[in-house]
Amino acid sequence: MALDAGVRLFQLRMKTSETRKLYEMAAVLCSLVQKGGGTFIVNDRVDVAKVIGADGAHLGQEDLPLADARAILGPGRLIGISTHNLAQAVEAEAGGADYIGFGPVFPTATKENPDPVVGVDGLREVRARVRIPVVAIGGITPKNAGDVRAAGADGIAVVSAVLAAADPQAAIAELLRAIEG
Ligand code: 3NM
Repeated sequence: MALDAGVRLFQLRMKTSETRKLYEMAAVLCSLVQKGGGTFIVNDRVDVAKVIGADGAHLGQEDLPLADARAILGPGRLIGISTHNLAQAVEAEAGGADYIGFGPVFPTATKENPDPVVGVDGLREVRARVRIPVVAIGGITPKNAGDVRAAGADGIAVVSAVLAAADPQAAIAELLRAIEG
């Protein structure tokens, strides 16, 4: 549904799943997304990303260090890092990240123990200080996505705005309009 609605970048996030279950889900989704012309990234699990042929892996501040993840994945795949302040963003870029996630831009109920809200001003500051793509995350909805884009985000990552919507495809269309408009 998301592919059909125009989503092009997918991250599988199954933090509490057993490895085999995660692996099986990742393999199926990776194939589906790549056949549909999308990019597929696995959260945390660099090993799973590698064996299923994902486009990359996404690391949190508590996950494997970037250099070790790069050694496992090689230069040809994407590594993204979740960052929550300017220092982390600058460090991620210096360490060779292909993109950063930055947030939470707004309050979020999806993540346990989220970092302090960075706001659109925090996002604008980070955008001005790094060259790699900045993907904004945290509490982004069709209503505020335009402000996020205006602050310079190269992309937005959302969970509840799509997954908790009565009509997820309509929500995606609204989000796309907000960031493309
Ligand atoms: N990471 P929603 S905020 C997974 O700040 C995640 O790095 C965040 O979900 C960060 O779109 C977040 O429902 C949750 O707010 C995003």
